[in-house]
Amino acid sequence: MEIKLYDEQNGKQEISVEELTKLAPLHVDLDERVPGAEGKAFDLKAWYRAWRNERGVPSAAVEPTHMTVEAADEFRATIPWNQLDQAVFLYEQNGSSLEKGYPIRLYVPDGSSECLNVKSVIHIHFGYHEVPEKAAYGFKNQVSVEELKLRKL
Ligand SMILES: Nc1nc2c(c(=O)[nH]1)N[C@H]1C(S)=C(S)[C@@H](COP(=O)(O)O)O[C@H]1N2
Ligand SMILES: [Mo]
Repeated sequence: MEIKLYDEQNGKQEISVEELTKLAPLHVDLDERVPGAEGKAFDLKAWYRAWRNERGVPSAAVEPTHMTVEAADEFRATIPWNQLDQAVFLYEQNGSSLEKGYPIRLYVPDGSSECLNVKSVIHIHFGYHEVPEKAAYGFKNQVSVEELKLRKL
């Protein structure tokens, strides 16, 4: 399963869950961030920093204002960077890939809502413009003609 990354400053990449997980420098038991929840997860911000470091980006470079993740069912969430300090991606439960939330599931312990714990994430987007004041989530809006053109569907 490939996950599409799009970073407005540092480019695009399609990456497998295995590669994504291997690159992540900080792995935790999900329970450490979300008491009572089970599985293996990796820290989002540590992973993001390792990912861009691998692409030659200096560590002092500006960080995103927000992250948007989108799921296989078109559910998505946009979360301000300052709510993501404890965020993790869950990738394994009981020694196997996820039965619920495959390929990876976001957890946002510092987030404004449990609704931000997006299952089955397949797109990860890092934005660097206006800081959204609040996190937002829900099913994607009807696709506009402009968006269809941009996506070359
Ligand atoms: N892909 C996807 N992720 C999702 C949702 C969804 O509809 N699709 N619902 C969200 C909402 S509104 C909540 S409250 C939680 C529910 O998590 P649970 O299924 O573990 O109870 O998942 C969130 N993640
Ligand atoms: Mo929810």
